[in-house]
Amino acid sequence: MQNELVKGKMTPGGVEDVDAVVVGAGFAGLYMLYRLRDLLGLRVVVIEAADGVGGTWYWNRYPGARCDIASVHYSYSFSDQLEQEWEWSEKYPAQEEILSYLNHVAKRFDLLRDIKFETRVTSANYDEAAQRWIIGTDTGKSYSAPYFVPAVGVLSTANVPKFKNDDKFEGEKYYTFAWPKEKVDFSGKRVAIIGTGATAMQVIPVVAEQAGHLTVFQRTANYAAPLQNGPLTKEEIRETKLKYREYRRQCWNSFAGVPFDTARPSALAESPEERNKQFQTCWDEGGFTLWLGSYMDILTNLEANETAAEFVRQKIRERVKDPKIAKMLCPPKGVAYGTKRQPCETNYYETYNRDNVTLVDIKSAPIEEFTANGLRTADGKTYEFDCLIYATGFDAFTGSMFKMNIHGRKGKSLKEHWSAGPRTFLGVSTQDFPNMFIITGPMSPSVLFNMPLAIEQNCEWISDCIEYMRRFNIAEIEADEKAEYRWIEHVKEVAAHTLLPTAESWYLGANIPGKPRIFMVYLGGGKQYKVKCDDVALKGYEGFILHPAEKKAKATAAAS
Ligand code: NA7
Repeated sequence: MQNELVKGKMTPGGVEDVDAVVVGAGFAGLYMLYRLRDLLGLRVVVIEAADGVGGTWYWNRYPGARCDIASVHYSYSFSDQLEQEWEWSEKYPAQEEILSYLNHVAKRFDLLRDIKFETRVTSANYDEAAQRWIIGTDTGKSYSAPYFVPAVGVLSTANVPKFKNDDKFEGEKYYTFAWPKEKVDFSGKRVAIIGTGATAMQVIPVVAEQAGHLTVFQRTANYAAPLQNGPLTKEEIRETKLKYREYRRQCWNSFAGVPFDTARPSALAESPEERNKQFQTCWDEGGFTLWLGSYMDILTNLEANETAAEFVRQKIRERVKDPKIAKMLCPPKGVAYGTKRQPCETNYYETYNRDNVTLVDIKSAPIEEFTANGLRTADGKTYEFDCLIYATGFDAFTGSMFKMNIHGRKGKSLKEHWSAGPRTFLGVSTQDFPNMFIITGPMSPSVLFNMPLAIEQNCEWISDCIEYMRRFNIAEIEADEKAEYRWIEHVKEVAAHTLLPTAESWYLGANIPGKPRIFMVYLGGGKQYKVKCDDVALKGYEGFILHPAEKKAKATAAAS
């Protein structure tokens, strides 16, 4: 059966031969298509489940959805013309604006004609004899190509927890990751939301303004800092356009792909007064400034970290009128600040001063079961509502990869290969899955770098690699087992110098019951990662196994 599928014989919709199959039409898939098609001249097909481009920015259209990286940095850098013609309206772009931008990019570079929308990948099998990937889809049609590029994003498979009798709830259900295109009107309704992560913190203040009543079910309190968003002035837009090259250079010279000129070496080296002044400056600056631009030791030293943590707790206590609610919203001492991605908020804490908002602690009294009208918690209390919102996060990094049902050499499944956690070399490649290039895969800097720039770097490296393969007649490339092992150890070692692996975060799969815990982000910084990738390429793809096309052809001929 597997072989028949691999050969495409059982594909009712037929098999189309192309040079590369890219999965996903978000930031990554669009740029990959452009590189491979327009610069390398390959025949490329992009497969996309949605009916439009945008990836994460297509699906996450919930009220309040907004990027936490400034628009000046959160965009493609590969085209001067694109930079000059596009105008961002706000410091931090809203979901609609990013989606418009990606639609503009798709039209401007004539990308739409090579994207198969409303199509889902159902299988990806490597045919070793033909040295081609056979990508099956839910339309019945398959694609055969030597190169397979998952551009599926890090946060694209939702985590929807199962609760007892949740199917008995008769009200409306909404999921932040798949929000309806039509505006949802919560006016006068009783709304409940599960989750208080970055997504929920964006939804809650907006829905609270509309709803008759909003009940927030919180399991874990989070540290958040204000986004400090606002419109961009004509002068700021003009200056950005003049300085784009300089800004991009600064991004690449920074740890996270976003420059902060505020960062100082040590929180512990300064007096409490000086430190609070610095924290306040970063707080006022907004976004990730407190997290990544205050002191370099807050993410490496617990004592230094506690100074920032207490600063945030104090802010929460100042902003939330009811001390009991403030206490519920403050992560307790001992829970480090910023070891989970720091959510950025706008009026989140003030929302709990509203009469129509209730905060429920479901750590001490978990959700026991759903009823037709709401739910009951373990302490016997019942909560009634008309609408329920899930803002419960994602099965990060591996969720969407596994959904594609990928099999490499000798039918080896990716799920098996990654059963103890994902294994990659540079985040791009994994042993026994030749010519499969993952964009911003596990163990690359990805979500701890500025995503569009991380994506561009990966796409450029991949297209250069494919160009090299074609020039030197290389049929297959894949991570060498030893290099893969060394890279995993290196990623672990770098992460261990920080406090980040100590948190129960999605960075290490802790949010999904049963998921192996392994830190999935390279914390050496984007610049260091780029140097490593370039070095590998310069040394003829050191750490990869390259199979020349001729050698393989001769071996096949000899065997027959
Ligand atoms: P997160 O940060 O994973 O937050 C998910 C929230 O959902 C969080 O508060 C969870 O509580 C809560 N959750 C998850 N499962 C459950 C169950 N079973 N019961 C109760 N509560 C639950 O996802 P987000 O979408 O907010 O943010 C992800 C990233 O997207 C963000 O960092 C940005 O980069 C964009 P918990 O903390 O697990 O107790």
